[in-house]
Amino acid sequence: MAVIRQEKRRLDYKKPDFTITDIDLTFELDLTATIVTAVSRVKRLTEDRKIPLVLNGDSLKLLDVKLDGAECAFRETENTLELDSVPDEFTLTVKTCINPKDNSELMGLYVSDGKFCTQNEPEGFRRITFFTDHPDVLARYTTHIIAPDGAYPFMLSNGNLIKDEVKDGKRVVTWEDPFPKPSYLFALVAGDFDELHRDFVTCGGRHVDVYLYVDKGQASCGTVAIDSILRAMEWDEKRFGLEYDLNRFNVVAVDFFNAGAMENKSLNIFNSKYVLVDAESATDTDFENVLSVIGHEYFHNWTGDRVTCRDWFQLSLKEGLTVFRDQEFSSDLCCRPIERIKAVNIIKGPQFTEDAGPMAHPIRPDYVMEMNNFYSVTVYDKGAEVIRMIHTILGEELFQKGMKLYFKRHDGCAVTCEDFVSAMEDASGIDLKQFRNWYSQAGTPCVSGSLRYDAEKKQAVYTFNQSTPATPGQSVKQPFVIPLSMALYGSDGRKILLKRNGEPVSEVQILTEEHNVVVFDDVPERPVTALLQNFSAPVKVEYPYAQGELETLLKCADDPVTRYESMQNIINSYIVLNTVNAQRRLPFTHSELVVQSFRYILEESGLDNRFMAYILRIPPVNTLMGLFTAIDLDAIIASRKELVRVLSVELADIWEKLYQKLLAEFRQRLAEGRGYECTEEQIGSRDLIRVALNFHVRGLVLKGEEAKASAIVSGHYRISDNMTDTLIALNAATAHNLESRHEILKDFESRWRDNALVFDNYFRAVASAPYPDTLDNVRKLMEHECFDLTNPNRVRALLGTFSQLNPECFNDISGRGYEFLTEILIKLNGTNPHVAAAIMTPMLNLNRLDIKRKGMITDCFNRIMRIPGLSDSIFEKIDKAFK
Ligand code: 0A1
Ligand code: ZN
Repeated sequence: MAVIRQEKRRLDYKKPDFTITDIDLTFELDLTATIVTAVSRVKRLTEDRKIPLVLNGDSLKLLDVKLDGAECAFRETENTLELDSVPDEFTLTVKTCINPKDNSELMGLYVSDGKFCTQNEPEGFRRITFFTDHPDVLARYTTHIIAPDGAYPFMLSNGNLIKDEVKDGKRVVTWEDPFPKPSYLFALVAGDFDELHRDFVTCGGRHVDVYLYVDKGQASCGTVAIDSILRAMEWDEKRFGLEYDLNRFNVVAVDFFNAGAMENKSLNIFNSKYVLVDAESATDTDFENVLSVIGHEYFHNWTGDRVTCRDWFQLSLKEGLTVFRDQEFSSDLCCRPIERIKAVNIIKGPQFTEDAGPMAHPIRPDYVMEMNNFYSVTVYDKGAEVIRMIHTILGEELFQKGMKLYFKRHDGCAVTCEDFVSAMEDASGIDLKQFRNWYSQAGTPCVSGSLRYDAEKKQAVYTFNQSTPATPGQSVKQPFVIPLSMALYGSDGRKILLKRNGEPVSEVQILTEEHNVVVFDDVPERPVTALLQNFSAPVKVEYPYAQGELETLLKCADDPVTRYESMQNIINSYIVLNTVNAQRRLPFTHSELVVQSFRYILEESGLDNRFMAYILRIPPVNTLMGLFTAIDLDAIIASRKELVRVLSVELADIWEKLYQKLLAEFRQRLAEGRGYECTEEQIGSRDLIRVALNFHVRGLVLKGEEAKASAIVSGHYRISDNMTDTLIALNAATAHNLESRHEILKDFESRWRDNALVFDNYFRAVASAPYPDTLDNVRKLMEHECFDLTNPNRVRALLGTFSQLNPECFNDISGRGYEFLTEILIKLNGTNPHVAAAIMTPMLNLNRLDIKRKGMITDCFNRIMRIPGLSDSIFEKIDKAFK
């Protein structure tokens, strides 16, 4: 039978015909047969009495339906339960049976390592009971959890604990959440955990019990997470004036989770990867991620839970805003420029790629087949950039005024992106009509600028043209409002004050037209121009920098992002040049300017270690692909390798000295008995030692001194007292294919095989090595006792790394990489299609790849499209790629 698949359209939104104001849920827990009784107070909203009540359901066994306590007629279809001619208001009782243990999709109620937990966003609740499973139906939830006494020491749900009693050998725990919420925010957890507790008193004097639940024996790995909750609570009060609203806040860490974490009202459920850290087993990045993900989920309490989305097309309403808030949190607490550069790298890498491919969509999509496919870098990270632009245009004060108005108007409601923008507009008095194009149009705008300097009038006259490439379903684009933050520098590197008609003007110039002219007066000489300071808009910029100008910006700009971007520009221009050379089989052009700039940064700039490490980053192949419309992968890889070669060889002495210096400091720290700390200073040293070690090792290998390189890396592995340095060594050993990799991998395996999260680093190291035997090694590791195809963390670590972070092997011209991933996708389609869809992204580039690779991916896609029971998640992506 042919499957009929349909996209939903944003504009088809209809107000619900019925709402459910209150729901009383009883769970009689059983691993394979949990009985769920849902007693809902249903109210008709539509005038039309003929309209039936339609409840969504998925993978449920229906046991009983009663209307006001009596038998009633109903209809069960594949995905609904329907009741005709119901009263205007009534109580509906629905009893279902579900099988949490076999729920490998990890949506709804499932079992993670013996513990019950839920994931209901976006449409998981319908896998628990029949319900109007749409975010615009807000109900008050009461939850009773029943299990044999002693079976599950902790039984949690949203809101306040009301009752905990034992009757006839059964324990019944009751929770009540006073805040009406959509079904996607419902949560339940039952199992045995270690419990951590903190007290928090809000600015308004409310006492909050904060609890964190982690696997037994892991309490010591939870202190950073629970302390981060308190930091987030405090920060949200100070910066946004937002106070926590219940007396209890719970976070639970589980091992099986499709995403990072989930903001269920007062019961956040986390992937343990973003909770469990300690000095011995976690990297600097792990520590930083815990702070930001804990912050993100906590901040959702206001932006997501108190004010939620009317429909799933509005996802960016809560996600873009909450990512913006978590970025600001990390920036205020850690190092602002570094946080900004991390965000910029996500936009210029995966987001630009998505926006240039078949899955391109506006931050507020218009068509969706499988909602799970739209938890995307566009909705989240570009969404956050859009909020940031509003912040840039309004300034902090007016932005906060807008936030206040937004909550005043919409607290307790399910609303749209339009409502958010209107609140910002009304509070600030700034017209955002045209700005709304950021919500409706996909694709990365390109701003191409030029400068005419009028020496006589002392005027700098800039012309900026913006254009946005066509994206699926959107061939013609209207101009965007682009806040372009500019700075002008003199040849001496001094900043020129921006003036027009004798008055100082803002650095943020707002472009609104396709063609724009921006004039500055009193400019004493032809200036060096910083465009897009702090990456003030998610756009590409083209500007014909004259010789020496990028170096001036690299050395003199006061905005760190401009300095970073100048170096990236210098690097990119050589990559492009040498990619073309490679295509034409011409010799490589010597990357003189990159070498000089690296030398300057390393020897003269005086930058701190961490920033230096970032500025010396060579963009990964995936990001470099974004520089080209048609991707010649082999040429890009060759050109990037050549740049690494030149830098390694020509700066060999500097790398060696730098490595030795940082190593000596490291030894000194150990000798003084100073342990690992996750401070900016220590992180900086490790970030830079990673860069120095890799260039140093590459240089040695190129000189034929492989044995020496191998020994240095082993030495680094041996002296390490922390996971960051351990992985610097492990990754260097695999990335440079050193002899010592065998011994290091073996040692790492014996030490960490019992800690799955740490062992994921082993999978990542092997899967990212750019060598011909990598695919065979990945295949072998699928047989490793630590690998588990049903655990998303393992899948992402081994298979996601191979497909997404190893473009060289994955796209091997033999087609073996594609064949391999196809096998995996077919397997995962039957168990966890959402995780499958997430790791297939690199194959969606097919139309920009060479004809041979395109042909091979097309064959794989055709094969997948023919499998019976193909999920919507995978179908939607392939279908779009074929259009
Ligand atoms: N709302 C969560 C993200 C999330 C989305 C889907 C999930 O399961 C399919 C899980 C979590 C957040 O933004 O943190
Ligand atoms: Zn979120």
